[in-house]
Amino acid sequence: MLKRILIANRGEIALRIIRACKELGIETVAVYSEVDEDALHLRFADETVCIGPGPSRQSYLDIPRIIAAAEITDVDAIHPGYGFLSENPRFAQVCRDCKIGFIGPSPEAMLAVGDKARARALAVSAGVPVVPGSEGVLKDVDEAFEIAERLGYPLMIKAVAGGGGRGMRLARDAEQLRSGFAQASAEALAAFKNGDVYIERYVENPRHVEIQIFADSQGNFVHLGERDCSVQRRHQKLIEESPSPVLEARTRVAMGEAAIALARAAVYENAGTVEFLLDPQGRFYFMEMNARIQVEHPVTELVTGTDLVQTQILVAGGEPLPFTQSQLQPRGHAIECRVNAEDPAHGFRPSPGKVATWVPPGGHSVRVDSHLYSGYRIPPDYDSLIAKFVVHRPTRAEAIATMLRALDETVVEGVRTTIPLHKKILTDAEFTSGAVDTSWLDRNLLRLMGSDRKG
Ligand code: MV4
Repeated sequence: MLKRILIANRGEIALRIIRACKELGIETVAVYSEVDEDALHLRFADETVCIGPGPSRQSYLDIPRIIAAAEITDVDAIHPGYGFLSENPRFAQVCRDCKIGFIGPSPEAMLAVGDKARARALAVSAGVPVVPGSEGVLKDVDEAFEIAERLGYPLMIKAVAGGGGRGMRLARDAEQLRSGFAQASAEALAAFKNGDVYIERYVENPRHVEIQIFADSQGNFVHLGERDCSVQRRHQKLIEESPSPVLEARTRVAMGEAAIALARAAVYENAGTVEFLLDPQGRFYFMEMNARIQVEHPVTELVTGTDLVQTQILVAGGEPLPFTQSQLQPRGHAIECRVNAEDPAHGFRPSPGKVATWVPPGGHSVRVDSHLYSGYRIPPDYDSLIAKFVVHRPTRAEAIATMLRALDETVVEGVRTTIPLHKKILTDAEFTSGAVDTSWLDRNLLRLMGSDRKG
C-alpha cells in the first residue's frame, strides 16, 4: 500500500487525485509553479513544493524538477494526472530508475501504444478491427500512390507521432494525396520531430466512442463501458456521455472485448482508454489508446459506481482490481460538460483573469470537479478547463434536463465561459435526438451561437 504520493499536475485533476488519496488515508504532496501560488490544490495537500516558473516547460513538464521534489519529500509514488508528463515513457522510466512508483502503465506499454503505427500493428495482431490502410510507415509518396490504388479514395494521411489532429490530411484524389502527404509530413516533423506518415481509408461522418479499460499487476483486465465524445471542436471535446445514444448492445460487447484484447497485447497495466471510430453503419475501428486517466473519467465513474483514481492508486500499489467484469453493470445515463474559460463567440479565445464570482451548481445528481473559487485569478499559462459538470440520471432525457438546470444556476463573473454554448447544444434537436458526429459542432457552431453572438 502506498503511503505518500506526489501529484505532478495542477487544476481540477490535482484536486481530484488529492481527494482520492485522502479517502484512502494516503498523504499528498502538491507541486506548483510560481503563477500557481494561489491555486486550490495547494490548500488540499499535506505538503507543497514550488517547482519553477509559470511556463510548463520549466515546471510541470520539467522531469528533473519533479523528481527532485519527489526525492525531497520522500514519496512512494507520483500520480501524473492527464496532459503534462502523463504519457511520457521517458518520465515513467526515470521514475522506475529512481525507485519511485509511477501511477500508470509501464514505460514499455506506453511506448507500444504511444506510437500510432506500432499501436495499429498491435491492434491487427490482437484481432482488433482497424481502418483498412498501409501496413506501416510509407517511405515516400510513390508508395502512397501504389497503396491508394488498392484502397481507393477518399484517404486519410496520418502522422505516426500525430495527435490532436495535427499531421493529419484528407485526400479525396491523387492530387490531394501528393500535396497532403508533403503537408502532413512537414507538419509532423516540425511539431514532433518525426515526419513519418501512413494512410488509411477515410471514414465519413464517424462518431468518437472510447472504452475505459483497467488492468492490474496480476493480469486481470476489465472494461467499464464506453464514452461517446462526438461533440468536439477542433479535437477539443466539449461534451461526453455514457452510454452512447447510438451504440447497439452487441457492438458494445464487441468493442469492450476488442479494447481488452488490445490492452492485453500491450501488456498494459492501470487505467487506459481505447478510442474507436464508429461509422454510420455501426462498424467500429481502432484509432488509438490513451495511456492515462482522462478528463472525462467521471462519466464512467458515475455509470459504473467506481472510483477510477482510487483504483489507479490501489493497482499501482500491487492490489488486485476491486471489481470483476460481471460486477460492472452500468446504470443510468451520465453526461459531462467541460466548462472552459474561453469565448465561444470569438473563436474560443482564452479568457483568463480574475473570477470575481463563482457560484457552482449543486443539488441532486450533480457532480462538480473544479479548482475555482471566487476571487481566483486564472493564469493564462495553462489550458482553459475551469470546471467539469457531470450529471447522473436514470435516462438520457433526464440527464439533459438536470444538466440544463445545473448550467442555469451557475454564476461565473469576470471571465467568459463555454456555458452559454453548452445550453444551446443541450437544447438542440439534433443533439437531443443523438444525431451528431465528430464534425457536427464545427458544422453547426454558427447556427447554435447565431442568435446569441455575445453568449
Ligand atoms: C480518422 C477519421 C476518419 N477516417 N481516420 C482525428 C484525430 C485522431 N485521433 C483520429 N482522427 C480521425 N481519424 C480515418 N481513417 C476522422 C478523424 C477525426 C476525428 C476522430 C475522432 C474525434 C474527432 C475527430 C474529428 C475529426 C476527424
